[in-house]
Amino acid sequence: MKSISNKLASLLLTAGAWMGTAAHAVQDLPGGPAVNQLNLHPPVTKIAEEQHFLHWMMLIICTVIFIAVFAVMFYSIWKHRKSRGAKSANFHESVTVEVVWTVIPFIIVILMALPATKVLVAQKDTTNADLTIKATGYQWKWGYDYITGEGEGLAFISTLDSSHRAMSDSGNVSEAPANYLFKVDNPMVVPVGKKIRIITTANDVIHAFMVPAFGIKQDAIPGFVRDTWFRAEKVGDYYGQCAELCGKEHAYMPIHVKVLSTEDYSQWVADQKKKAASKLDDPAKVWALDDMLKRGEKIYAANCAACHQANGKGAGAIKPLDGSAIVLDADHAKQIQVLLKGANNGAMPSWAQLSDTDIAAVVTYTKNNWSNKTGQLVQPAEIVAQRGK
Ligand code: HEC
Ligand SMILES: [Cu+2]
Repeated sequence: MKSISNKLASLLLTAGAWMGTAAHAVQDLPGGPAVNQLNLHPPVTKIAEEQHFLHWMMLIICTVIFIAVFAVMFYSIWKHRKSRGAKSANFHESVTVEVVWTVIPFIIVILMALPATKVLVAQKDTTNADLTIKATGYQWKWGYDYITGEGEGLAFISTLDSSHRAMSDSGNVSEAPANYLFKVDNPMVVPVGKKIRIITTANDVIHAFMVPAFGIKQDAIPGFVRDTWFRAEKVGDYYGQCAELCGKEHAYMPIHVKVLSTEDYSQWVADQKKKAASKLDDPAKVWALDDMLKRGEKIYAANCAACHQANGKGAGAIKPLDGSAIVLDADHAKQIQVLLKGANNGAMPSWAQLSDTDIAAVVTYTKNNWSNKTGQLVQPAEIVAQRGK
């Protein structure tokens, strides 16, 4: 089926080649549109592959029926023309003919509907996703939030490169690169071979999330949540667009999905997390005691008070921090290690995911609150030093 479809497509291409007389040599964009492309995008997911099969199967069935019906019709008109003395036959109310022209089309429709329904149901099955990413349409860009799975918590905005927009506005596209109007600052990044569920919604007007190589297209509607999914089978860059028609600006919010190997993806997540954390606070900053205490009070209330109590006295197995030898110790490392690693098999959880500044702040807070009046100030740099130990 594939080779037939390829041959047919290349035939159509040659026929349409005379149209491709652009002055500038535009190039194919792998994973995106190709020059004089007439066939669907090369599929990168099982679903897209099945959509191809359905598309060509239906087209071939329709073409065969078309040729057969018109051949019989024209042959009959010509063969039984009046000038040759043809007399029309009379088969009104022929049960045989009526049964045949009901049953045969019925069988054909069922043959087409069965595989189509199977693919449609598979397309809608967004359960058991490895990763869930929310794609939010904005005027005129996409926001990506990694909701569950590896990379959970990452969030960023993906905007068209301004030089491409300038090129489009000027109308001078003689220097347009292959990824013209597809270049974004932050592509969506996903691991290969994993089921990615995309939740679509919008912030202002209706948008539509479409990546042809994955065979997905889903409206993004303000106030509503819709979803779709894909499992990319090849590492690479794939491109799509906001497929909403009303308003020309939707053309300037492209979608770039970068599919990475599992290891590269983990590396990317780690890098992003580091970047996000470092953006928040400079761990090299030297803080004053009062500022640290104010910040620590909030961290304590949000993360520690549930167990250790606002009065620092703890309860039962939860050791008191008020008067604790570890908290009072002039060696800051002892308490920092308890926070980074946890204690008693996780009864005291690890707080390594907090930023260096947050940990320094809460440690400083416990060292100077209640009856603990040590006057000790812990700086973020000390947390950095203790992390590797
Ligand atoms: C889920 C409950 C829980 C939360 C939340 C919690 N802790 Fe603990 N913490 C414990 C338990 C239980 C222990 C005792 C562990 C042991 O017995 O070894 C403990 C021990 C400690 C100790 C050691 C005290 C000592 O004298 O041995 C420190 C310091 C401490 N926690 C600080 C914190 C800080 C700061 C936070 C907030 C960032 C926090 N804890 C949040 C349950 C918790
Ligand atoms: Cu849009």
